[in-house]
Amino acid sequence: MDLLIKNGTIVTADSTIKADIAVTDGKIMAIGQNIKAENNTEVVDANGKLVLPGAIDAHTHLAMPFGGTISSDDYEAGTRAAACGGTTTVFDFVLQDFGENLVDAVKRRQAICDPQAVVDYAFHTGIKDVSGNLIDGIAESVEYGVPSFKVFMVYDFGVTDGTFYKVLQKSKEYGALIEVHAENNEMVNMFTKQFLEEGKTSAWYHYMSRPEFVEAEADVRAIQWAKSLNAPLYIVHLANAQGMAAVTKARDEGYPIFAETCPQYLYFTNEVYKREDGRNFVCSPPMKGQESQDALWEGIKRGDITTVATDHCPFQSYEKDWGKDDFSKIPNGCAGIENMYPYMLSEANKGRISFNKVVELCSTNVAKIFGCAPQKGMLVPGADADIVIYDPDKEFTITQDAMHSNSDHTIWEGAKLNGYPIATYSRGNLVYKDGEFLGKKGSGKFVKCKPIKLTSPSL
Ligand code: DUC
Ligand code: ZN
Ligand code: ZN
Repeated sequence: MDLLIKNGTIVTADSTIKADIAVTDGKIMAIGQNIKAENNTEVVDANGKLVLPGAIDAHTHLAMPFGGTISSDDYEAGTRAAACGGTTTVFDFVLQDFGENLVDAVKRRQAICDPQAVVDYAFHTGIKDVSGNLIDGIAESVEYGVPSFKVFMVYDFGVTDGTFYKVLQKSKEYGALIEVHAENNEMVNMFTKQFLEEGKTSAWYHYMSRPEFVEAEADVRAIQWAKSLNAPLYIVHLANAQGMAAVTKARDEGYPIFAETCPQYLYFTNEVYKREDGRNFVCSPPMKGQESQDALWEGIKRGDITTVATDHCPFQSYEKDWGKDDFSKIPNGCAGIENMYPYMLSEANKGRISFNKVVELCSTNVAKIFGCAPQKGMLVPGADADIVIYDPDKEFTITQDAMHSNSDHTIWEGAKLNGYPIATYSRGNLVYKDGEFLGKKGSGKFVKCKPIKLTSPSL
């Protein structure tokens, strides 16, 4: 036995028990009462602390070429920040090039990620082109261990409605899961042009060009197409109330429709775009009004939000400044990878939802839906020893200085959290302790995911 975490309160998605966890060779060996250490076992006393599965961030964009630049966290910096926020696996988005085989796209990014990652990683592939026999790449990717694909309804690389539908058809055949970034591209482009012509150039008009209905309309359409095929669909970064209602309705009807939201939509509202530094909050979809935020929290409580993930995609201040006088020039995205688990756990600590619910949303459900449970997302014998020790009594105020990403600012500056992770183990190795990163570049491993047949709203 290499490691024994004693006397902690072990919180999983469905139970809370006071017990010990024994770890050997990076795997959980046993969970139980009064487990005895062996010679050379490192013993950690977690009395008064929570012991949790590491979070799994289902949605990151590390070193992603986007908005005329590249997101500022490479795989090392992004996974370092993840580890320091209690996240032990990240799902990063590979973006296929036009004409590129889907497995080749994954291998291209894996070659960059593998020597850098400090925690384990998996991929989804953003599909741009399925012309000719490129569509067969879906089956090959599933085989390779990447059974989830994203289509964008926006941006210049977004897919047509027909391509989206074709991808949904194919995914059903191979047990793949299609994720969608749902916003109405035509509306976004029309509003953007109109506002700029009218001299309305501030960050507020980023929100105004992508208001609630622009996202909701796309959610409804995407759900309609998935329903027509009874194909599973996962809506990424859901941020609006009407879309939430559409997800709930489809799930009530028994369809395998799933939604992810992000901490930024649960904490901030569109008011941030009126701030002097509003451009730092520019991401797509943008933060919405209070009604939407309330609907997302209700969706979480009802069980109609399946996961919480970050959409981590930071850009430096000088890059955000490109859009000082033209919101359309602000690279879209914010840092959040280090803040997800601490923020969600703090909300649980404040009594808004249970700790079990946070584990379910930020870890277990991610592993289940993307096909890496029980290796990830669960504290059970045989699983990877991805473990977080959390101090519910530690007060923490988020500041840029305390963060571990390459980003030079954080939209979470000043947020006060009740409780904070004090240690993170990645496959039994201590990678973070008391504010300090202790991991090693290149120690993260590729997590091969399996296709999951999703035929109903339950996992
Ligand atoms: N939205 C963002 O804000 N950044 C990256 C990609 C995306 O869809
Ligand atoms: Zn997106
Ligand atoms: Zn994204």
